[in-house]
Amino acid sequence: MSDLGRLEDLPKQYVQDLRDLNLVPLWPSLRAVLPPKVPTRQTQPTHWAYSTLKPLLLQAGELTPIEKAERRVLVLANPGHGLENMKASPAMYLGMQLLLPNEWAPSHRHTPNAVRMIVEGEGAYTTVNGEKCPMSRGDLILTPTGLWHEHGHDGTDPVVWLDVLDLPLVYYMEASYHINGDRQTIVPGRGDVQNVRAGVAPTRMFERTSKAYPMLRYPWADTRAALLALAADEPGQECVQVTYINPETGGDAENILGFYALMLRPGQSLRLPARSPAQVFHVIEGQVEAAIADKTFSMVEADTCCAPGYEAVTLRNLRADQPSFVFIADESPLHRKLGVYENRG
Ligand code: 1HN
Repeated sequence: MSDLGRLEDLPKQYVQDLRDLNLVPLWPSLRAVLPPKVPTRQTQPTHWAYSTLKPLLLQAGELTPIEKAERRVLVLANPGHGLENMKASPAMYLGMQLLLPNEWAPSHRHTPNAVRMIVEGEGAYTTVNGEKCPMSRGDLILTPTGLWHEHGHDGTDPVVWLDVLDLPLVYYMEASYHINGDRQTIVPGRGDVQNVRAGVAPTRMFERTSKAYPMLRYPWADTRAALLALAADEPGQECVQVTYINPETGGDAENILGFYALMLRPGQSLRLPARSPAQVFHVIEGQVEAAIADKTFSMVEADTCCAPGYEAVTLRNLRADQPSFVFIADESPLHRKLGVYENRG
């Protein structure tokens, strides 16, 4: 590969003349924006242990009333992207949100898509476009782009959940904004109740739903049962994984980020191929070691880590006698839609 000319090789006055006209020479920067074979990634393998994060989140509950926060969140920021940029990866934002008993996080809607993975506590709920979605450990609740959502808590103990949003991407596109709304009226019709059986869909006078997002809550009890059934049905299958899908389209649950649940058999080590999208791993149940590039993280329940794209990841179940369960979020739908998706094996 030939060396390209550097900025310092050019006369200072020439560079200044260019700059004055809002012009920049490409060749000094060409290799930086288009490196050979593998992209430059700011995303660093990063582990957030719940045991260290939780006391600080509870402290936020004492320091900042919900009225002063709207959403009481500690952001899981990747140092490679600069903490203030609030990115776990190029397209993913992660935050741990705390709601205390009787608190209320008011209704709003916004352009970024969100999901919540419930980490701890009972009695809280999210209302999404009038549909009340109870929160229990391991449940996945969608708040896709444009849908009204608010959070309430009728229980007795703190509730914590992991928010995953495509905020960094939507913000980068200069398309991120929100609108505040009034408290929602709860309407009948729960997607998780109506879509409880795979293979049949609710139908009214031979018409299927007009809702773009017919399923907003994916109860962990059902997802876990699906994984155990898969594992039992194919004892030789090493990858026991399900994708959270839109039951009407069969496509990804949301447009930009992909969501999956993975079961690791007792003692299993599973190598995930090097694919272009960045990924996030969150332990729902069990103990899992994640080997990502030159880092190895030992994760327990409620821990979260992230991996840059184009890196293979090896997950190992540290429990010899029981399965472990991992929630995965990635940037696959985005990469596929843009035509840049790669699986390098
Ligand atoms: C948001 O709307 C929520 O509704 C949580 O709980 C985190 C982070 C950035 C932008 C919007 C929520 C958010 C957010």
